[in-house]
Amino acid sequence: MHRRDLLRAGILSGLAMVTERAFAQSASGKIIPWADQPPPIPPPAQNAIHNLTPWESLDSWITPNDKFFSIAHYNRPGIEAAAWRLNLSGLVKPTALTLETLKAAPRQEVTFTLECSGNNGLPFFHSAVGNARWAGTRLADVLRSAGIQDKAVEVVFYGTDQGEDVANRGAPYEVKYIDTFARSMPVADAMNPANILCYEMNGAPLPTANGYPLRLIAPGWFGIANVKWLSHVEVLDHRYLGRFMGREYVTMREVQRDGRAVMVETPVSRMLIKSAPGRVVQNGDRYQIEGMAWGPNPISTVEVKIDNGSWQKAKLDGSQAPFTWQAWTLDWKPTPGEHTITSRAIDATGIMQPAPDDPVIANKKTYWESNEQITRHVQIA
Ligand SMILES: Nc1nc2c(c(=O)[nH]1)N[C@H]1C(S)=C(S)[C@@H](COP(=O)(O)O)O[C@H]1N2
Ligand SMILES: [Mo]
Repeated sequence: MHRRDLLRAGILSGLAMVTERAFAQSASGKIIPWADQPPPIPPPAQNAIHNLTPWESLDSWITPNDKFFSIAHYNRPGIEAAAWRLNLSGLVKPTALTLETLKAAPRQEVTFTLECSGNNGLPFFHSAVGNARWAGTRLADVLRSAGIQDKAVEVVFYGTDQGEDVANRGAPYEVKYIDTFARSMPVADAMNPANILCYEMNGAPLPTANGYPLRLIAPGWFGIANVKWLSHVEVLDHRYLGRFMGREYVTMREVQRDGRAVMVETPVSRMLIKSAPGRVVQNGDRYQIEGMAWGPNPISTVEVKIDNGSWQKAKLDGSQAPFTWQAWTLDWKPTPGEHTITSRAIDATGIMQPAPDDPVIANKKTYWESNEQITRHVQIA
Protein backbone atom coordinates (compact mmCIF):
# COMPACT_ATOMS: atom_id res chain seq x y z
CA MET A 1 0.00 0.00 0.00
CA HIS A 2 1.11 3.55 -0.63
CA ARG A 3 2.14 5.40 2.50
CA ARG A 4 -0.75 7.81 2.21
CA ASP A 5 -3.28 4.98 1.96
CA LEU A 6 -1.67 3.32 4.95
CA LEU A 7 -2.16 6.51 6.87
CA ARG A 8 -5.78 6.93 5.80
CA ALA A 9 -6.46 3.33 6.76
CA GLY A 10 -4.81 4.06 10.08
CA ILE A 11 -7.05 7.04 10.66
CA LEU A 12 -10.16 5.09 9.72
CA SER A 13 -9.40 1.97 11.67
CA GLY A 14 -8.39 3.71 14.87
CA LEU A 15 -5.22 4.68 16.54
CA ALA A 16 -2.76 1.87 16.84
CA MET A 17 -1.30 2.11 13.38
CA VAL A 18 -0.99 5.89 13.28
CA THR A 19 0.63 6.02 16.72
CA GLU A 20 3.37 3.67 15.69
CA ARG A 21 4.33 5.46 12.51
CA ALA A 22 7.28 7.78 12.41
CA PHE A 23 5.97 11.25 11.67
CA ALA A 24 7.87 11.54 8.45
CA GLN A 25 9.29 9.37 5.71
CA SER A 26 12.60 8.52 7.33
CA ALA A 27 11.96 5.73 9.79
CA SER A 28 15.62 5.48 10.64
CA GLY A 29 18.59 7.81 10.69
CA LYS A 30 20.54 9.98 13.04
CA ILE A 31 18.79 13.01 14.46
CA ILE A 32 20.95 16.15 14.42
CA PRO A 33 19.91 18.25 17.44
CA TRP A 34 19.24 21.92 16.72
CA ALA A 35 22.16 24.18 17.55
CA ASP A 36 19.77 26.82 18.96
CA GLN A 37 18.30 24.93 21.91
CA PRO A 38 15.79 27.06 23.83
CA PRO A 39 16.92 28.36 27.24
CA PRO A 40 15.56 26.61 30.34
CA ILE A 41 12.08 27.58 31.54
CA PRO A 42 12.53 30.32 34.17
CA PRO A 43 11.24 29.55 37.71
CA PRO A 44 8.01 31.60 37.59
CA ALA A 45 6.81 29.63 34.56
CA GLN A 46 8.07 26.21 35.72
CA ASN A 47 4.83 25.35 37.50
CA ALA A 48 2.68 26.47 34.60
CA ILE A 49 4.55 24.69 31.80
CA HIS A 50 5.20 20.95 32.05
CA ASN A 51 6.43 18.31 29.67
CA LEU A 52 7.47 20.34 26.65
CA THR A 53 8.68 17.72 24.20
CA PRO A 54 11.52 18.99 22.01
CA TRP A 55 10.79 18.63 18.32
CA GLU A 56 13.82 16.33 17.99
CA SER A 57 12.11 13.64 20.09
CA LEU A 58 8.72 13.87 18.41
CA ASP A 59 8.53 10.79 16.20
CA SER A 60 4.82 10.17 15.66
CA TRP A 61 1.87 11.94 14.07
CA ILE A 62 -0.13 11.31 17.24
CA THR A 63 1.62 12.72 20.30
CA PRO A 64 1.60 10.02 23.00
CA ASN A 65 0.08 11.12 26.32
CA ASP A 66 3.43 10.92 28.11
CA LYS A 67 4.97 13.34 25.57
CA PHE A 68 2.05 15.78 25.54
CA PHE A 69 2.73 19.24 27.02
CA SER A 70 0.62 20.54 29.88
CA ILE A 71 -0.23 24.10 30.86
CA ALA A 72 -1.75 25.03 34.23
CA HIS A 73 -2.14 28.64 35.33
CA TYR A 74 -3.13 27.59 38.84
CA ASN A 75 -2.78 24.08 40.31
CA ARG A 76 -3.28 20.66 38.69
CA PRO A 77 -6.11 19.30 40.82
CA GLY A 78 -6.39 15.57 41.49
CA ILE A 79 -10.11 14.85 41.19
CA GLU A 80 -12.01 11.81 42.49
CA ALA A 81 -14.35 10.90 39.65
CA ALA A 82 -16.94 9.18 41.89
CA ALA A 83 -17.71 12.33 43.86
CA TRP A 84 -17.26 14.68 40.90
CA ARG A 85 -20.20 16.28 39.04
CA LEU A 86 -20.48 18.60 36.06
CA ASN A 87 -22.93 21.30 37.14
CA LEU A 88 -24.90 23.31 34.60
CA SER A 89 -26.50 26.58 35.68
CA GLY A 90 -27.77 29.93 34.41
CA LEU A 91 -30.05 29.92 31.39
CA VAL A 92 -30.53 26.12 31.50
CA LYS A 93 -32.33 23.68 33.79
CA PRO A 94 -29.95 23.28 36.75
CA THR A 95 -28.29 19.92 36.12
CA ALA A 96 -25.60 17.80 37.78
CA LEU A 97 -24.07 15.17 35.50
CA THR A 98 -21.94 12.24 36.61
CA LEU A 99 -19.05 10.90 34.58
CA GLU A 100 -21.04 7.69 33.94
CA THR A 101 -23.93 9.73 32.48
CA LEU A 102 -21.57 11.59 30.18
CA LYS A 103 -19.85 8.36 29.10
CA ALA A 104 -23.22 6.72 28.41
CA ALA A 105 -24.21 9.56 26.05
CA PRO A 106 -23.36 9.20 22.32
CA ARG A 107 -19.61 9.08 21.82
CA GLN A 108 -17.83 11.51 19.49
CA GLU A 109 -14.14 11.37 18.61
CA VAL A 110 -11.92 13.96 17.03
CA THR A 111 -8.23 14.09 16.23
CA PHE A 112 -7.15 17.62 17.02
CA THR A 113 -3.79 19.37 17.14
CA LEU A 114 -3.86 21.51 20.26
CA GLU A 115 -1.47 24.45 20.47
CA CYS A 116 -0.90 26.93 23.28
CA SER A 117 -1.34 30.46 21.93
CA GLY A 118 1.86 31.44 23.77
CA ASN A 119 3.91 28.87 21.82
CA ASN A 120 7.00 30.55 20.26
CA GLY A 121 6.04 33.86 21.89
CA LEU A 122 8.76 33.58 24.56
CA PRO A 123 12.38 32.45 24.08
CA PHE A 124 12.01 29.32 26.22
CA PHE A 125 8.56 28.40 24.96
CA HIS A 126 8.82 25.98 22.05
CA SER A 127 6.87 22.92 20.90
CA ALA A 128 3.79 23.60 23.07
CA VAL A 129 1.73 21.78 20.47
CA GLY A 130 0.53 18.18 20.26
CA ASN A 131 -1.88 16.02 18.32
CA ALA A 132 -4.23 13.61 20.09
CA ARG A 133 -7.34 11.57 19.48
CA TRP A 134 -9.94 12.95 21.91
CA ALA A 135 -13.22 11.24 22.83
CA GLY A 136 -16.27 12.53 24.64
CA THR A 137 -19.82 13.57 24.01
CA ARG A 138 -21.12 16.53 22.05
CA LEU A 139 -21.37 19.73 24.11
CA ALA A 140 -24.28 21.13 22.04
CA ASP A 141 -26.41 18.06 22.80
CA VAL A 142 -25.77 18.39 26.54
CA LEU A 143 -26.73 22.09 26.46
CA ARG A 144 -29.84 21.37 24.38
CA SER A 145 -30.92 18.55 26.71
CA ALA A 146 -30.56 21.01 29.58
CA GLY A 147 -32.91 23.39 27.75
CA ILE A 148 -30.52 26.23 26.88
CA GLN A 149 -32.65 29.35 26.47
CA ASP A 150 -32.89 31.52 23.37
CA LYS A 151 -31.64 34.60 25.18
CA ALA A 152 -28.31 32.89 26.00
CA VAL A 153 -25.31 34.94 24.85
CA GLU A 154 -22.25 33.31 26.36
CA VAL A 155 -21.24 29.94 27.84
CA VAL A 156 -18.65 29.99 30.64
CA PHE A 157 -16.54 26.91 31.40
CA TYR A 158 -15.12 26.73 34.93
CA GLY A 159 -12.25 24.48 35.90
CA THR A 160 -11.64 23.11 39.39
CA ASP A 161 -8.20 24.68 39.64
CA GLN A 162 -7.78 27.80 41.72
CA GLY A 163 -5.02 30.27 42.41
CA GLU A 164 -4.14 33.78 43.42
CA ASP A 165 -4.71 36.82 41.28
CA VAL A 166 -4.32 40.51 41.92
CA ALA A 167 -6.75 43.35 41.30
CA ASN A 168 -5.61 47.00 40.94
CA ARG A 169 -2.11 45.66 40.30
CA GLY A 170 0.63 48.11 41.28
CA ALA A 171 -1.77 50.57 42.89
CA PRO A 172 -1.79 51.32 46.63
CA TYR A 173 -5.19 49.63 46.65
CA GLU A 174 -3.89 46.36 45.24
CA VAL A 175 -6.09 43.45 46.32
CA LYS A 176 -5.13 39.76 46.25
CA TYR A 177 -7.85 37.18 45.85
CA ILE A 178 -8.38 33.52 44.95
CA ASP A 179 -9.85 32.89 41.53
CA THR A 180 -11.14 29.78 39.75
CA PHE A 181 -9.92 29.19 36.18
CA ALA A 182 -12.61 29.99 33.61
CA ARG A 183 -12.96 30.73 29.92
CA SER A 184 -16.04 31.46 27.85
CA MET A 185 -17.31 31.21 24.30
CA PRO A 186 -20.14 33.00 22.51
CA VAL A 187 -23.17 30.68 22.32
CA ALA A 188 -22.87 30.29 18.54
CA ASP A 189 -19.28 29.03 18.93
CA ALA A 190 -20.08 26.84 21.94
CA MET A 191 -22.88 25.12 19.97
CA ASN A 192 -20.49 24.10 17.18
CA PRO A 193 -21.09 20.34 16.76
CA ALA A 194 -17.31 19.71 16.75
CA ASN A 195 -16.99 20.64 20.45
CA ILE A 196 -16.94 17.77 22.93
CA LEU A 197 -17.00 17.29 26.68
CA CYS A 198 -13.95 15.05 26.60
CA TYR A 199 -13.04 12.21 28.97
CA GLU A 200 -10.52 10.26 26.85
CA MET A 201 -7.16 11.05 25.27
CA ASN A 202 -5.55 8.58 22.86
CA GLY A 203 -7.73 5.75 24.17
CA ALA A 204 -6.96 6.32 27.86
CA PRO A 205 -8.80 8.31 30.53
CA LEU A 206 -7.59 11.92 30.46
CA PRO A 207 -4.30 12.16 32.38
CA THR A 208 -4.50 14.42 35.46
CA ALA A 209 -2.26 17.01 33.77
CA ASN A 210 -4.61 17.18 30.78
CA GLY A 211 -7.86 17.63 32.69
CA TYR A 212 -9.09 14.42 34.34
CA PRO A 213 -11.93 13.60 34.55
CA LEU A 214 -13.43 16.00 31.97
CA ARG A 215 -12.30 18.84 29.74
CA LEU A 216 -13.67 20.86 26.89
CA ILE A 217 -12.17 20.07 23.51
CA ALA A 218 -12.93 22.88 21.05
CA PRO A 219 -11.30 21.72 17.79
CA GLY A 220 -9.70 24.60 15.91
CA TRP A 221 -9.39 26.82 18.98
CA PHE A 222 -6.15 27.69 20.75
CA GLY A 223 -5.31 25.72 23.90
CA ILE A 224 -6.73 28.26 26.35
CA ALA A 225 -10.31 27.62 25.15
CA ASN A 226 -9.97 23.91 25.97
CA VAL A 227 -10.82 24.17 29.69
CA LYS A 228 -9.54 21.27 31.80
CA TRP A 229 -10.84 19.79 35.09
CA LEU A 230 -14.33 21.07 34.20
CA SER A 231 -16.61 21.58 37.19
CA HIS A 232 -19.27 23.98 36.05
CA VAL A 233 -20.83 25.32 32.86
CA GLU A 234 -22.76 28.56 33.23
CA VAL A 235 -24.96 30.08 30.53
CA LEU A 236 -25.23 33.89 30.60
CA ASP A 237 -27.29 36.55 28.84
CA HIS A 238 -24.25 38.82 28.70
CA ARG A 239 -20.55 38.63 27.85
CA TYR A 240 -18.08 37.25 30.36
CA LEU A 241 -14.82 39.13 31.04
CA GLY A 242 -12.89 36.95 33.49
CA ARG A 243 -9.11 37.07 33.87
CA PHE A 244 -8.40 34.74 30.93
CA MET A 245 -10.94 36.43 28.66
CA GLY A 246 -10.70 40.12 29.43
CA ARG A 247 -7.21 40.68 30.81
CA GLU A 248 -4.96 37.83 29.68
CA TYR A 249 -5.00 36.02 26.35
CA VAL A 250 -5.86 39.34 24.75
CA THR A 251 -3.69 40.10 21.71
CA MET A 252 -2.69 43.74 21.29
CA ARG A 253 -1.66 45.18 17.93
CA GLU A 254 -0.82 48.72 17.01
CA VAL A 255 -2.37 49.95 13.77
CA GLN A 256 -2.27 53.37 12.16
CA ARG A 257 -5.60 55.09 11.59
CA ASP A 258 -5.95 58.61 10.24
CA GLY A 259 -2.29 59.16 11.06
CA ARG A 260 -2.69 58.09 14.69
CA ALA A 261 -1.65 54.95 16.53
CA VAL A 262 -4.61 52.85 17.71
CA MET A 263 -4.32 49.67 19.78
CA VAL A 264 -6.50 46.86 18.48
CA GLU A 265 -7.19 44.25 21.15
CA THR A 266 -8.69 40.90 20.26
CA PRO A 267 -9.37 37.74 22.28
CA VAL A 268 -7.21 34.69 21.58
CA SER A 269 -9.68 32.34 19.92
CA ARG A 270 -9.22 30.27 16.75
CA MET A 271 -5.83 28.87 15.80
CA LEU A 272 -3.70 30.48 13.11
CA ILE A 273 -1.70 29.08 10.22
CA LYS A 274 1.72 27.87 11.33
CA SER A 275 4.55 25.50 10.57
CA ALA A 276 7.79 24.55 12.28
CA PRO A 277 10.99 22.82 11.22
CA GLY A 278 10.96 19.76 13.47
CA ARG A 279 14.27 18.04 13.04
CA VAL A 280 17.09 17.14 10.69
CA VAL A 281 17.70 13.44 10.11
CA GLN A 282 20.91 12.13 8.59
CA ASN A 283 21.22 8.91 6.60
CA GLY A 284 24.84 8.67 5.44
CA ASP A 285 25.39 11.65 3.15
CA ARG A 286 21.64 12.21 2.74
CA TYR A 287 19.82 14.58 5.02
CA GLN A 288 16.13 15.15 5.47
CA ILE A 289 14.42 18.13 7.09
CA GLU A 290 11.16 17.07 8.76
CA GLY A 291 8.48 19.31 10.16
CA MET A 292 4.82 19.94 10.79
CA ALA A 293 2.27 22.45 9.49
CA TRP A 294 -1.22 23.25 10.79
CA GLY A 295 -3.92 25.91 10.72
CA PRO A 296 -7.61 26.70 10.39
CA ASN A 297 -7.76 25.71 6.71
CA PRO A 298 -6.20 22.77 4.85
CA ILE A 299 -2.48 23.32 4.31
CA SER A 300 -1.74 23.26 0.57
CA THR A 301 1.96 24.13 0.49
CA VAL A 302 4.95 24.23 2.80
CA GLU A 303 8.10 25.99 1.64
CA VAL A 304 11.53 25.83 3.22
CA LYS A 305 14.34 28.33 3.00
CA ILE A 306 17.89 27.27 3.77
CA ASP A 307 20.28 30.09 4.70
CA ASN A 308 19.42 32.90 2.30
CA GLY A 309 18.44 30.59 -0.54
CA SER A 310 15.16 30.58 -2.42
CA TRP A 311 12.00 28.96 -1.05
CA GLN A 312 11.80 25.25 -1.91
CA LYS A 313 8.63 23.20 -1.89
CA ALA A 314 8.55 20.57 0.84
CA LYS A 315 6.79 17.24 0.34
CA LEU A 316 3.49 17.00 2.27
CA ASP A 317 2.68 13.48 3.44
CA GLY A 318 -1.13 13.78 3.23
CA SER A 319 -1.52 13.16 6.96
CA GLN A 320 -3.86 16.09 7.50
CA ALA A 321 -7.34 15.51 8.92
CA PRO A 322 -9.78 18.43 9.44
CA PHE A 323 -8.29 19.65 12.75
CA THR A 324 -4.80 18.19 12.61
CA TRP A 325 -1.32 19.03 11.61
CA GLN A 326 0.36 17.53 8.61
CA ALA A 327 3.92 16.24 8.29
CA TRP A 328 6.31 17.54 5.61
CA THR A 329 9.84 16.73 4.52
CA LEU A 330 12.56 18.17 2.35
CA ASP A 331 15.63 16.33 1.06
CA TRP A 332 18.84 18.24 1.67
CA LYS A 333 22.50 17.98 0.67
CA PRO A 334 24.21 20.41 3.04
CA THR A 335 27.78 21.62 3.12
CA PRO A 336 29.58 21.34 6.47
CA GLY A 337 29.05 24.28 8.82
CA GLU A 338 26.16 26.14 10.39
CA HIS A 339 22.92 26.60 8.46
CA THR A 340 19.55 28.20 9.11
CA ILE A 341 16.28 26.53 8.19
CA THR A 342 13.02 28.48 7.92
CA SER A 343 9.61 27.09 6.98
CA ARG A 344 6.38 28.75 5.91
CA ALA A 345 2.94 27.26 5.33
CA ILE A 346 0.33 28.37 2.80
CA ASP A 347 -3.27 27.21 3.05
CA ALA A 348 -5.93 26.36 0.50
CA THR A 349 -7.44 29.85 0.84
CA GLY A 350 -4.10 31.45 -0.05
CA ILE A 351 -3.20 32.61 3.47
CA MET A 352 0.54 32.46 4.12
CA GLN A 353 2.22 32.13 7.51
CA PRO A 354 3.56 35.64 8.18
CA ALA A 355 7.26 36.56 8.24
CA PRO A 356 8.59 38.08 11.48
CA ASP A 357 8.64 41.54 9.86
CA ASP A 358 5.03 41.31 8.65
CA PRO A 359 3.10 44.14 10.39
CA VAL A 360 0.66 41.58 11.86
CA ILE A 361 3.64 40.22 13.84
CA ALA A 362 5.96 43.24 14.04
CA ASN A 363 3.23 45.52 15.46
CA LYS A 364 2.02 42.93 17.97
CA LYS A 365 2.75 44.01 21.55
CA THR A 366 1.78 40.81 23.38
CA TYR A 367 3.39 37.40 22.94
CA TRP A 368 0.14 35.56 22.21
CA GLU A 369 -0.54 34.24 18.70
CA SER A 370 3.11 34.24 17.59
CA ASN A 371 2.58 32.31 14.38
CA GLU A 372 5.47 33.91 12.50
CA GLN A 373 7.83 31.80 10.41
CA ILE A 374 10.31 29.93 12.60
CA THR A 375 14.04 29.81 11.83
CA ARG A 376 16.19 27.08 13.40
CA HIS A 377 19.97 26.70 13.36
CA VAL A 378 21.77 23.46 12.68
CA GLN A 379 25.45 22.52 12.66
CA ILE A 380 26.51 20.03 9.99
CA ALA A 381 29.79 18.19 10.64
N1 LIG B 1 -8.79 24.51 33.99
C1 LIG B 1 -7.78 24.89 33.18
N2 LIG B 1 -7.87 24.62 31.85
C2 LIG B 1 -6.86 24.97 31.02
C3 LIG B 1 -5.73 25.66 31.49
C4 LIG B 1 -5.66 25.94 32.89
O1 LIG B 1 -4.69 26.53 33.40
N3 LIG B 1 -6.70 25.53 33.69
N4 LIG B 1 -4.74 26.03 30.61
C5 LIG B 1 -5.15 26.20 29.23
C6 LIG B 1 -4.05 26.41 28.31
S1 LIG B 1 -3.31 27.93 28.38
C7 LIG B 1 -3.69 25.49 27.38
S2 LIG B 1 -2.50 25.82 26.22
C8 LIG B 1 -4.30 24.14 27.36
C9 LIG B 1 -3.23 23.08 27.37
O2 LIG B 1 -3.79 21.82 27.37
P1 LIG B 1 -2.92 20.58 27.85
O3 LIG B 1 -2.40 20.94 29.23
O4 LIG B 1 -3.79 19.40 27.82
O5 LIG B 1 -1.78 20.47 26.87
O6 LIG B 1 -5.16 23.94 28.47
C10 LIG B 1 -6.00 25.04 28.74
N5 LIG B 1 -6.98 24.66 29.71
MO1 LIG C 1 -2.01 28.20 26.54
